[in-house]
Amino acid sequence: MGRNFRSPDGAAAPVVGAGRSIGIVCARWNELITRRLLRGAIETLAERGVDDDDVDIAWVPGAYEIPLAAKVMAGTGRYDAVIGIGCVIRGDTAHFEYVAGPAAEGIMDAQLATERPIIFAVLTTENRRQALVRSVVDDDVEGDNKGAEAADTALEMVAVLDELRSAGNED
Ligand code: INI
Repeated sequence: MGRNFRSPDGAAAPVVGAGRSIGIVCARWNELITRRLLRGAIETLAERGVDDDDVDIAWVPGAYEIPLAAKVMAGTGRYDAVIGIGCVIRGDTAHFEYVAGPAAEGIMDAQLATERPIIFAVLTTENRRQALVRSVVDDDVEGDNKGAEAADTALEMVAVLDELRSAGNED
């Protein structure tokens, strides 16, 4: 058998934050929710050991603007990973699909083009209640925080890509 880049039981790569640099693009649309996601991401990055000075935040108007800003951020080479935070609520917009779909596709295109992880932390929900329970802060409602999850996903992808790239550099 060849290499197994994860542990034999298939567990996730270790999440280590020390020495990592993370960019965050945060949309202002539905700001009450995106600020909750942002807080989840920042708190989790700190818990994992990322230095506060190594987390930069770029604000954009809405989720539709995330891919371009994230691509530019990732393209600077300054960040190990970028997290795109936004919230699109179906009930709020007749053109839900025109905002949420391009945001997802644009983020995928940007991460493939830059070869840096760009994490999709854009909530796409039917209503505000669903958005609240996916952006829990201080246990204020029952649910989870997708910004916090995105922080762990970012650090895991950095570790996986590091491993793959160093294997490629071996003789
Ligand atoms: N942007 C969002 O991030 N969430 C939304 O729910 C939303 N709605 O409802 O329309 C939204 N629209 C703005 C969009 O992201 C762009 O900022 C705008 O179209 C200008 O390009």
